[in-house]
Amino acid sequence: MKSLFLLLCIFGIFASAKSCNNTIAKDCKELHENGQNCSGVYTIKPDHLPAFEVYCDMSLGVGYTVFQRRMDGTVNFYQDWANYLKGFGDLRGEFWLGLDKIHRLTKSFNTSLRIYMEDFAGVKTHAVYSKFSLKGADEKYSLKVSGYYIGNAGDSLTQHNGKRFTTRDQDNDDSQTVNCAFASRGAWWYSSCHNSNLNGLYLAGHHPSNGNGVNWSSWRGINYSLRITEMKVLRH
Ligand SMILES: [Ca+2]
Repeated sequence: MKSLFLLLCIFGIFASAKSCNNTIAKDCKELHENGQNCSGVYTIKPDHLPAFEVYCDMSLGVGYTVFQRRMDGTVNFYQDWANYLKGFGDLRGEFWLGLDKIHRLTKSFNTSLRIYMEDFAGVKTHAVYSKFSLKGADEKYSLKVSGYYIGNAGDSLTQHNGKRFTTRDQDNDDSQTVNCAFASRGAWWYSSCHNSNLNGLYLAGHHPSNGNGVNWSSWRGINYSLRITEMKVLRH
């Protein structure tokens, strides 16, 4: 049955792009509820503002809207505020969707966050938070996260709850002495500085430098840069 679905899915992709992209829904969850079972790029419209494209992960039997992916180091994530605001990269590869779009996906709904992670030995893990949203521009897209309840990666995000987003050119963190985005070569909801840094440098496994890779401290520590990360939201 599963292979039949896969065949239909592949046939759908090649036969008609429309079959995967013919409804403007508010998010990937609604697309899935409307019968779209193929993971891929769709156009969504979560509010009264213009629609935009996202990558929908339909592989878990529900529609997750993906807002961050690292997988091969081909995209530079050490970017400035303007780029983190509007987003960058390739939705089918590595990308950051954009702070404003993530805010729009979470501001009017109760949403959970699922983070998928994989190391260079092929070990996979995840962390799920029952509540996740980003505040708006006025509050520097500060992080609202709580309810870590599943996964064996440990919790390396709750410590960042309430923190504002910081990039290399906009220091909104708690450290009086450094810009944590510069110190950690990333962009995140830094305190002073971090337990996780999934937008850090793609250092591909063990690295001697502290905390400037794609790090999740409670799983592989601050001297190991992960191979794959994916951050995605689900409306409840
Ligand atoms: Ca600072």
